[in-house]
Amino acid sequence: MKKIIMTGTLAALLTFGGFSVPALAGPVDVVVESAWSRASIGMNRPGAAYMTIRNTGDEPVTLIGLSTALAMMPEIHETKTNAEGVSSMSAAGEIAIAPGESVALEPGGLHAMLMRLQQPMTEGETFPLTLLFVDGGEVTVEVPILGIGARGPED
Ligand SMILES: [Cu+2]
Repeated sequence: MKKIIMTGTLAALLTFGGFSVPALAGPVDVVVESAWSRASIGMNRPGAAYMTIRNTGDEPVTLIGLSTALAMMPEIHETKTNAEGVSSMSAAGEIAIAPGESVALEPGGLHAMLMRLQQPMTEGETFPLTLLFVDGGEVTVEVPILGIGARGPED
């Protein structure tokens, strides 16, 4: 297989041109689209956030965790439904995204679980959610809070 090796200058220019969301640390060529979440009833139950995470770079990226002031224990979860139709969810671990590929966090699948909420999630507000990548890179996205019954960002 032929390997393309970029010079430092060219790689830096491409990386710079790839940013379309604020990246605070590390060169992560990731774009987050259609982020949304649902309002919570109080703080006793966890919240969840959904989005599409797109790798716009030339290298694989690996999502390893989440950080937000809204929740003490934010974690990437995956909901699975077995043959009997029973759903359960568990920590999804690391999520690798190949160059040009995207991963959808959506109801019934992968999601950002926001455990131990520090304040209620109120419809009409937003909160910052930081995605943590394996190389120390971070991407922070402002997540809109939709109504309790919302099924997606276009509702
Ligand atoms: Cu969950």
